[in-house]
Amino acid sequence: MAFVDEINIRLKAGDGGDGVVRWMHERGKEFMGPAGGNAGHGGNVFIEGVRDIGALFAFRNIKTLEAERGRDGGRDSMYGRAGDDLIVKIPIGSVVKNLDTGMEIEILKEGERVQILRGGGGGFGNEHFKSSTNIVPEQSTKGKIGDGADFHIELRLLVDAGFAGFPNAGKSSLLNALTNAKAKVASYQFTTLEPNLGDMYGFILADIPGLIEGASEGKGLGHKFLRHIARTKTILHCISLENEDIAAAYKTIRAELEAHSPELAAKKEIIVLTKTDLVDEKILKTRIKEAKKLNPDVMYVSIIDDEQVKEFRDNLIKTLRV
Ligand SMILES: Nc1nc2c(ncn2[C@@H]2O[C@H](COP(=O)(O)OP(=O)(O)OP(=O)(O)O)[C@@H](O)[C@H]2O)c(=O)[nH]1
Ligand SMILES: [Mg+2]
Repeated sequence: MAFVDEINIRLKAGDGGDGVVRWMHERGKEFMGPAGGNAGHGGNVFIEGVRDIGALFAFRNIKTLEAERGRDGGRDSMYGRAGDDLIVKIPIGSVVKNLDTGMEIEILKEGERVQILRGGGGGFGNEHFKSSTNIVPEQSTKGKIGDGADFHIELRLLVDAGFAGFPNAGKSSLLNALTNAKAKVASYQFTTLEPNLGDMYGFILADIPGLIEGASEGKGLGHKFLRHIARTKTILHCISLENEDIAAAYKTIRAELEAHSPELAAKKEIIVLTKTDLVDEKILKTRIKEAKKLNPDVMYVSIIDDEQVKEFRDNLIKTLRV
């Protein structure tokens, strides 16, 4: 299933129903007064935040959606009922832009609902026009047209910590070890093609595809997916201890982050040395020292060492709390 993180869609509120001209039908009465009811207004359009990063997938082939039209007025002074609202469910962290007006709305909370288009008002039935000077009103009015506009909806994930690093660094494995996520893990490069999210005691971690040198010029899977961690608070820069030159690996990824966005590169970063089980204690100590020269915030872990995973998680939670 492809990950859909942006859509273009035309949304339209419902048109108002029409008012009608009707007359009372009472047996034995000479005069029949007006009894055409007013119509219902058209349904409004709302957007609502849901906790499902895949929610935009449902709209991938949809060009336009419309709220229900209001019902026409009825006889015997019956009101037409209002059209049902259209509620467009989008993942929290989405930015909704009205391309006609330029207005932008960001949905950050689950269940948050914002009206973006108004339905058209319903028309009046002839009873509405009854007055002492107009006792047999023949007029009624049509419903108003509901608002419509083109929208661009883009998901920008809200995450506490985002993984960055070379393919095969062990990012997805670590996400799985720390959270409830079930990201695909494999011993080849570019296993992760779409972001994976996991919840670590309320902190959202995002695993994204691997970066390589030249990613900012489109190499590998490119770098566009880095926007998914544009709003992360912390970058977990993963470097596998399979690398003998930590500094070189570090600098390559840093250069790609810089090229993508200096703003992203300026975020708090923790170097995470992964796969500690592949090196002996002495090498680990040396690598930690080397890493600390690049950034004093260094952590290390092996996903096959439960003790280390637990300690790593506790430390990470402490860091993310501040
Ligand atoms: N020995 C050892 N192997 C690990 C560890 N963590 C991950 N691996 C292995 O490293 C390989 C790559 O792991 P992934 O988690 O898929 O790496 P990734 O960084 O998500 O890779 P991409 O999605 O391609 O960017 C897999 O074969 C994992 O089993 C670890 O702590 N120790
Ligand atoms: Mg991966």
